[in-house]
Amino acid sequence: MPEEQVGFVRMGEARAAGEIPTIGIGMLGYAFMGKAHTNALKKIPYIVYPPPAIPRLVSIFGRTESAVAEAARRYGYESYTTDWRQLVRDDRIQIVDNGLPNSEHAEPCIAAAEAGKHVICEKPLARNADEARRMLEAVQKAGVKHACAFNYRFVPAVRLARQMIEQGRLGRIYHFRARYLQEWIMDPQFPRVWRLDKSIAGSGALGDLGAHIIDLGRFLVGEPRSVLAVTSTFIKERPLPDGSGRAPVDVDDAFEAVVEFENGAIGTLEASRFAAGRKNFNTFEINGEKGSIAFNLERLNELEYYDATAEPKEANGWRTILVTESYHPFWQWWWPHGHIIGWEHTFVHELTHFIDAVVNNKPVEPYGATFEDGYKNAVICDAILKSAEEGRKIQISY
Ligand code: SOE
Repeated sequence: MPEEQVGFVRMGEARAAGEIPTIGIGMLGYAFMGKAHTNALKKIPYIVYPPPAIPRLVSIFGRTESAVAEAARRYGYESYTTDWRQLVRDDRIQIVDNGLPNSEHAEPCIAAAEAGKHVICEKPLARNADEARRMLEAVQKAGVKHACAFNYRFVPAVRLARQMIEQGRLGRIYHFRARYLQEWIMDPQFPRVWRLDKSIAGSGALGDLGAHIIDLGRFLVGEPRSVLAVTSTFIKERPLPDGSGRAPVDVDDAFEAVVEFENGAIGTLEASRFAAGRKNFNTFEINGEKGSIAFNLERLNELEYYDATAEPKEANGWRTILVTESYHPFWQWWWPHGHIIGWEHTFVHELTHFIDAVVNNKPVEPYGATFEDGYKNAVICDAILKSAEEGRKIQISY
C-alpha cells in the first residue's frame, strides 16, 4: 500500500511552486464598507487564482473596543486597535484601506501615506475639494499607490461599456444621462445619521450617490466642462440617532444637474434618497452617433445595447447583453455563463486591481480611480453645490 500522503496548508501560506506573496492589510472601519471590503479580500486568494498577493488581515480599527474586537473576531483579523495612528505605523501592514465616514478620510489617509503605506479610500474621497487636494498631494509626495473606491467601474457590464466606447462602437458621444436613486430616508422620523450631517459627510445625496455617477461620466464619456444645478432638502429637521432631541438637516436630499462635457457631449445627473421604490437604482444611458448603451445596477449582470448601424433595420432594436461569458471583463475568475454575480463582487475586482498595482508596480489608472479622480470628483461636487447656491452655471477647473 502506498504511504498515505498527508499535507497541511495554512491559509496564506506561500505556495512552493511560484511563491505567492502575502500583503498586510490594515482596515479602518468595520461597518458597511469595512464588511464589504473584508468580504472581498477574503475571496481573492481562491477566486482570483493565482492572486497577485494573498491579503493578510493584520489589523482593523474602530473607536469602540468591544465593537471592533467583535469585528476582528468575526472577520478574522489578527488584531484590532482603537488608535488608527498605531495601525498606520504597523510594519506588518503595506496597504491601509479606509472605509470610515467621510470626515475621517483625510487625516488617516495622509498619515498612512506619510508612513509609506499604499492607500485605498472609500468614496467620496473627502468632504470637499480642498480636503481632497491635501490627500492627493500627500500620496503624490509619498510616492505610494492610491485608489478612490469607485467600485462601479468594476462591474463587468460597466467595464464592457468602457471597452465598447474605446473601440468606437458608439462613435461620437452626444449624451450621458445618469440617475442614482434610493428611498431610504423618506420617513421623516428616520434619524439624522452621519450621512445627513454636513460636518461629517460634506454633502448628502450628492457626495454619496452623485459622486458615483459623476465618476462614471468621467470614466465613460470624459471631463465635464460646466454644471448647472439645483438641490433640495425635503425634510429640514430630524430626530438625533441617540434620541436626545432633533437637529436640522444641513445636506441635500437630492440634486439635479445639467452637464456640458469637454468633448461636446451634454447630459443630466440626478441623485435622490426620496425616490420611492428605487432601492439602489444607479443607472446611466449613453447616446452616440452609432448607437446607445444603458445600464441599471439593480440588473448589474446586463448591459442594454442599441446598434444604430445594425442591418436589417426593420429587425433592429435594443438588445440585452448578459455579461457573464468567460470573455467578458473579470469573468475569467467566476462561473460558467449565466451564473450571475452581485454587488459584493465588484469589490473583489477592485481590490484585486489595487493589490496588483501595488505588488507589481502597475498604474491604478485608467481603469481604477485614483486620489486624482477623487479630487476631480470633489471639484465637480463643489461646483454643483456652488451652482445651486448661486443659481448660475459654474465652469469646472481643476
Ligand atoms: C448608501 O447610499 C450607499 O451605501 C452608498 O454610500 C454607496 O456608495 C453605494 O454604493 C450604495 O449606497
